[in-house]
Amino acid sequence: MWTAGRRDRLRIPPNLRAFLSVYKHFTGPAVSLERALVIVPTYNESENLPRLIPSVLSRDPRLEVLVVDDASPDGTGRIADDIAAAEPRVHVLHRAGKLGLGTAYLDGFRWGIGKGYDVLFEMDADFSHDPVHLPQFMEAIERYDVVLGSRYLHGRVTVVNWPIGRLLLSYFANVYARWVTGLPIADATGGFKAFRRPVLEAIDLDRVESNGYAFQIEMSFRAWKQGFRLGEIPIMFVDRDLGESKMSKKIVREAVWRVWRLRFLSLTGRLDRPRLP
Ligand SMILES: Nc1nc2c(ncn2[C@@H]2O[C@H](COP(=O)(O)OP(=O)(O)OP(=O)(O)O)[C@@H](O)[C@H]2O)c(=O)[nH]1
Ligand SMILES: [Mg+2]
Repeated sequence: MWTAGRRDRLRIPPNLRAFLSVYKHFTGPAVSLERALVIVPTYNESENLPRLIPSVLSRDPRLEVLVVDDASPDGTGRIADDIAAAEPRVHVLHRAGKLGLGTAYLDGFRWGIGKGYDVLFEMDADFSHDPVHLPQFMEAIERYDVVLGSRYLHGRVTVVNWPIGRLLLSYFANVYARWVTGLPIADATGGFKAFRRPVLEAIDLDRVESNGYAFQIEMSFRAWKQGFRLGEIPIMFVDRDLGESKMSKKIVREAVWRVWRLRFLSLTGRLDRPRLP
């Protein structure tokens, strides 16, 4: 297995090691990152998807797209199929019903791992995640194992068009998540990110429990606890102008208690312990 990013061999405490890993640039041998899969979960994104896909593909010839659609009532799945029929760099995974964002990504990761992509992206369909940042991710992923698109880097807030209430909620959710989990990143709930495949292979995807915003925290936490290098790049996050929001109080509540569970699992050494048969 590829282990160039692991710092297991250095004799420094795991927490300090993980902290340093955020700020230290990778100096090891370059690996070739030839194929990257941008996973886009969709639920009723028929207005956004036909514009999003060409925009993604135009950013780098190494990029392909996997749409994970949950039987959207507005026909997003059919639209994705039509695009995929004409464009070999586009793939579609259909699921039977609305099963949530977290499991959509997990299914997308499993699909992408099986096909051997070197880098796997998470990206929303609603243009909150601007494809213009993709080349910056591709550049940063050469130096890090996980690259996070951050809305709150270096004390700057790069969010456009969010009502102040939502911005405050998101900002303080991040302060809270950092405080509880110790994750040394500015934006733990952001969903525009890139993983090298070995990171996702090292995480036992069957153990990932969260589905909403907590999913983002959990994936970064699991990668960090394994000693992978997390890097952040600033992104401009723009609120959706087409389609409907799926944000709910339930998603926020889940994040509030999940972070404590992650901390508990980690403290008791059960985050990655193999399950009993
Ligand atoms: N496959 C799938 N995709 C989902 C599901 N819920 C949300 N999505 C998609 O996940 C992405 C993020 O969801 P959003 O509704 O934009 O959530 P948000 O960004 O927190 O909130 P808004 O931008 O205000 O809508 C979008 O591409 C959605 O279409 C789901 O249950 N299944
Ligand atoms: Mg959105």
